[in-house]
Amino acid sequence: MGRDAWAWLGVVVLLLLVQLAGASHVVYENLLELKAEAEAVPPSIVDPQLRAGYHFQPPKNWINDPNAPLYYKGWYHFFYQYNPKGAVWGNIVWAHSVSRDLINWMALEPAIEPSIPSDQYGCWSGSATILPDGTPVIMYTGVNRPDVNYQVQNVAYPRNRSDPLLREWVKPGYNPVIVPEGGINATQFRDPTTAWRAGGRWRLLIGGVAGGGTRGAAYVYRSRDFRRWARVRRPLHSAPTGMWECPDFYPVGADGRRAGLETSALAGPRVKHVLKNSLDLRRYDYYTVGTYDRRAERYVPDDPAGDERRLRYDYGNFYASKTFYDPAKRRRILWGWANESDTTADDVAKGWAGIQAIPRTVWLDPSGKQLLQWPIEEVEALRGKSATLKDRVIKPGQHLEVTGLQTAQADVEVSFEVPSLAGAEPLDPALANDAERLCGARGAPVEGGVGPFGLWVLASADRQERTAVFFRVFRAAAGSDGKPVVLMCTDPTKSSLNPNLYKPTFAGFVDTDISNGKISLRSLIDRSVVESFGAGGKTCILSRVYPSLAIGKNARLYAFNNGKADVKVSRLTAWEMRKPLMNGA
Ligand code: DQQ
Repeated sequence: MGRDAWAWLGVVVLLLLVQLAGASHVVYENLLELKAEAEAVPPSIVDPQLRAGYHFQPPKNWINDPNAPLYYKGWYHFFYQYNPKGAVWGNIVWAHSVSRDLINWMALEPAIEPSIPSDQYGCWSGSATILPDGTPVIMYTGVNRPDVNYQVQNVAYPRNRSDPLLREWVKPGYNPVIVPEGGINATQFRDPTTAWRAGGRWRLLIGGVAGGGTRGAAYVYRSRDFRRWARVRRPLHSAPTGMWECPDFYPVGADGRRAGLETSALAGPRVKHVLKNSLDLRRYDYYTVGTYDRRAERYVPDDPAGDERRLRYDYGNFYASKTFYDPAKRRRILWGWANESDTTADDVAKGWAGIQAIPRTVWLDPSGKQLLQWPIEEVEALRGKSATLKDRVIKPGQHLEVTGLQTAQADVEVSFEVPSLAGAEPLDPALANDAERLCGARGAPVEGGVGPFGLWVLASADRQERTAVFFRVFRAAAGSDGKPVVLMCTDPTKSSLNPNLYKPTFAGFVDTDISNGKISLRSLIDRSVVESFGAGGKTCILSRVYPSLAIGKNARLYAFNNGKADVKVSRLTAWEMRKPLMNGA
């Protein structure tokens, strides 16, 4: 019997059961209608057990970009793009939540909604800056025309600075403060950054296009009073990538220490800068590490090919991100939005869409070539019951189950050791620069020399459903630095029986020296989220998956090895994760 025939039989049995139970209030005109509905919304997608448990989320509706994260009088503030009317993008306001620890959240009333001529058709993304007297100011993009998305920039101030929750925001009558002029494309002109200050003047960036739309550009604006702004003629930086949304620009310590720097920290030999852009065409966040010349108001990536080589914060589902400096713990924290990967009809049926990744501490790798990222330490307070495996060898083609705890909502840390790299497979030169294609061609089920090895998460007992997070090691390419090449992938192609999902294989190379055979992996598993950190945060991949079987208590966790060489799990600890306070949901 073919798949269609099985599907039909399932529908008929379902209909009979519904009629027998007399439980349905819906009168179906005919079987076709029921079939269409079953196909449109497979039952598991609306299962509340697929809603994230500890990732940031409002009780319902659509969310996208993180906006203006800040710390004020003992509270972390988080704003985000939110549709109060439904689970699709539209009617956007700035929702507002507060927290003591970036993990437990309390929802407040929206902070910024369309209310003035210069934002009446949209209150889009923006950032906060802390003024020298401690007052936070928000600058955000307003849409001021109904027909075209004509974009201007507005500011808003707290009504009452003594309120640590900053519940009310006031838009001064002199808005907008920045309008597109001098040939700037007004429909691609948005998302102001946090401002930095030097020599008595503020500077900030606004994302846009140049070269007739072919180039992304970060335009610099300067001001003495945060009210009158003038554009610097040449952008801070530009590259042939199409529109840059949500730019971010900040200093990092060049000494490889974790401590973050305040956005205005002076440029100098001990400071590097990071420029991040969200590429509208690809919907991924790319960054370079480089040098900021404050006098010339220019930024130069250290790697001349950096704009093409394309480092990403996350090689999965992670967009429109934004950092802020946390003065309480002297660290820089990264927020990023992860969209769903189901259909819009699914989102409407679920009544919610979008989460935020767990906030990550970011700092410069000692090599100076890339950032490192690690989930903020506060998330560990959610860890509960745990299980540990030690010194367990996984033979080729074998797997190990982690038992004794539920793993649908879990945190897993694992250290692998490969006794020998001698059998590593050669790297196809045609794919040597394309991790995603390489992983697509050599996915989790494809036997390799060293690897694939890693975790199967959100797996069903029979493992027909599973999301693989894994490494694969390749022999160093001729003419390279001689280091084996490590690929990290998340392969969700078997993550669900639901055929209507977007299941992209995500992958990135890991710039690590694996010659001692050791590599670590951490995965934050959260019902429909798999957020993974390879080699201590060198390569990160967030995936959205919606199991049909591996839901709630039925979700299993395994370590697997599909390579020809033995792999040792030196240590694996998995913790159940508690649910924090999440905006009243
Ligand atoms: N989302 C906002 C824009 C931004 C885009 C609108 C990025 O300001 O460019 O919701 O996701």
